[in-house]
Amino acid sequence: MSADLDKIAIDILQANDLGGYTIPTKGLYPYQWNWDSAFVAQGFATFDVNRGWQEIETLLQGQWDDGMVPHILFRKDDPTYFPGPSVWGTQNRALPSSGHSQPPVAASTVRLLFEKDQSATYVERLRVVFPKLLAWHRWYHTARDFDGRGVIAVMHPWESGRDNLPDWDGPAARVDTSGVGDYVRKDTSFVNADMRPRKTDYDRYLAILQFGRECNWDAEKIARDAPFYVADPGVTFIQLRADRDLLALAHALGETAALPEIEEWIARAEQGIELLWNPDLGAFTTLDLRSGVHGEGVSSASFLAPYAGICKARYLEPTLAHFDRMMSKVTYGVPSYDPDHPAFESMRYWRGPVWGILNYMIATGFAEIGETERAERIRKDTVALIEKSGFAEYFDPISGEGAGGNSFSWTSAIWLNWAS
Ligand code: 9YW
Repeated sequence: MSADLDKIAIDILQANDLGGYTIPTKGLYPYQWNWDSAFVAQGFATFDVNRGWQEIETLLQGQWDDGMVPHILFRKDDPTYFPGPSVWGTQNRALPSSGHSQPPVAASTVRLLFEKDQSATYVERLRVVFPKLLAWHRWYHTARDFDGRGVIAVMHPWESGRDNLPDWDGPAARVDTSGVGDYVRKDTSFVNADMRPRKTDYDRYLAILQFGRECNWDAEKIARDAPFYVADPGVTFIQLRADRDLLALAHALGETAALPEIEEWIARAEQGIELLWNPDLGAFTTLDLRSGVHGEGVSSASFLAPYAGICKARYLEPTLAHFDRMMSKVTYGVPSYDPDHPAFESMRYWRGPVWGILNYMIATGFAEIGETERAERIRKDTVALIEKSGFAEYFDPISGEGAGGNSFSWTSAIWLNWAS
């Protein structure tokens, strides 16, 4: 079974490889997505380290002059996706792209790739990639932590990678959608609308996009005035781990000049994450930086603290209690949102379904702090979901049914790199 699934996973990655870069799935997502490529590179590296590096290198080709690495690279226009390059209006950049970023997983991937093979050719490639990663991390720590609080904000739900998480509902409700006008979604022509964000969500997504386009994606204007600016435990924890991995890479290269800056980011985040601790809930949640209000539900990103190297008992004990409670409510973990919360929907995208990439990151963190039983439960659930429903985009935590796109690249990648 495992060998058959290995072969299918490899075939999926190769079929979604459009020549040095990989699309998440055919039809629904015809471009290169940022954190998808970072996971995909880990999958490729299980059988072709060179191809893993290439995925990161093509992703970084889209880097903007200010260091930002966009969430989508539109290498060729494809009318089957909305909103495409003309809607984003990002002119004069390295490649046509969206205007904001996505969770910065790439440095963590590069560390994994480099640990697999440290021969001279990969040292050289690391030398080229390192300053680009450093510039991207610096961008996140300035543009999206403008006041130096030690937490990373997202200016758009898409920037978090967790598009319709219930925690965005409150902050996004303040977005004025009166200027959005008519538009035609394409996603619901590929996938059942019940598995996708609602129209109210899309109206808000487009209104925030318009704000970004009108200020030419200026980081300071966004930090001061964007209608949506919410600190996210997902991006903050992924960034913190990526900073630790970047630090290890700096040591490996002897890049001593970069060390103090990266160490400062890590120290700031280790303090800053206290802001994301919702004391009423006893969990890390979002924090709306406009209103000062915390998200009110536990999400799968609440469990990423160990992945970021955070394991203080005062955070860990309540977090693990939530984890056990939530896991007792589902057949397959980890649900992306608390099944006891009224906003939970088992099939709707980031409002309940299980995502393989989150499972991989949560389990990795748990294993690293010695929570091996919980880590193993997550891995076994992931295996069971893929055996039952294939390499789906995401899965219903109750029925185990696959949802969204199929033959999905990152689900195949985490199978190869971790679950199998
Ligand atoms: C969209 C590609 C992307 C992921 C995101 C996920 C979804 C795209 O798909 O967003 O158009 O809704 O939310 O995390 O990178 O797999």
